[in-house]
Amino acid sequence: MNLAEKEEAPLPVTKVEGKEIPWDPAQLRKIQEHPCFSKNASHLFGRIHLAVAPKCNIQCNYCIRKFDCVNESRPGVTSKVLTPGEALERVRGVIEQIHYIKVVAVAGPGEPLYNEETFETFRLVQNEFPHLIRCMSTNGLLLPDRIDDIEELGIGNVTVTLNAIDPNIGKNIYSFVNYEGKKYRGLEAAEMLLKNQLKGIEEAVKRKMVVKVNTVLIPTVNEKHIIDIAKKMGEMGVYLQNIIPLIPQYKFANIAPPAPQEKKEMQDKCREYVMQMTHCRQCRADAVGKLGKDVQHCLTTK
Ligand code: CLF
Ligand code: SF4
Repeated sequence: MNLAEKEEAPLPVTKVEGKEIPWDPAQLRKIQEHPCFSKNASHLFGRIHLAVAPKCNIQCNYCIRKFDCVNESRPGVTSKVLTPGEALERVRGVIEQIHYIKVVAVAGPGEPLYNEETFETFRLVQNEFPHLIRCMSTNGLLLPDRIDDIEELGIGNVTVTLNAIDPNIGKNIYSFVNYEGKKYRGLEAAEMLLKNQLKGIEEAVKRKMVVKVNTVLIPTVNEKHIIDIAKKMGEMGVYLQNIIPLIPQYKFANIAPPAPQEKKEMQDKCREYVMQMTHCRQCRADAVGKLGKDVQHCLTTK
């Protein structure tokens, strides 16, 4: 067999929760032992969030920026920011006390990729706890620029919040985008963000990261568009979509949030194109434990 034939040989396929994915032991572990990427795993394993990233580089119209990033966190909660050194100490303490923690993640309180502390933290954690699955969430603006660093740090699970794949819809969701020292608004901002999000997702999938997208369901703004997002994400090789109901605040304070039934109907429609997450508990940016069973306040600190 020549090299070209070898490279093209199809990988065996394994079914994980109804979806066929190419068998790659490293990728499978990132799904089967990750409480967010596998509902089964959520009963067995937990995660630790390290709140090391306070700044954000965009303005979502549903975010008042006083609390944790609502793209991935529980609304109305403010986590205490840790330095990378404090974060490492926290991991040490938690791992000693809780043996079912499999994942270490940065999910805020702002945008992880806009804070160098995120990278420093993962570096420290990778050195001392290489067996822990590394995970992060992002708005995607800096994803293409930082994808090499993410790969190098072995961050294998990436969540991108993607609320529109049409910049004419995106321009109603974002007030501004700060990129390379310049502030963009309106259509230009939405185009910039979308271009980077799609490029970043493409690169992440190419590098065998397991990718999830979070999509905020915003009635009257993007509700008719969410199926298009699901279709596109399925085509791009995204593993999972997490549809989050809008929490009406800031510029969207007057929009009625979707009822649980509406969210479920949307998930049912999108499931045809990309697997749906139905067990998200909207965690704090400093959460520790199994989803919905946070234990951060019960831990003894040294
Ligand atoms: Fe944290 Fe997010 Fe990683 Fe999970 S949370 S960075 S993928 S380890 Fe999970 Fe929490 Fe929902 Fe997020 S339940 S808010 S989806
Ligand atoms: Fe707020 Fe997160 Fe949006 Fe930044 S990315 S504006 S922190 S919701």
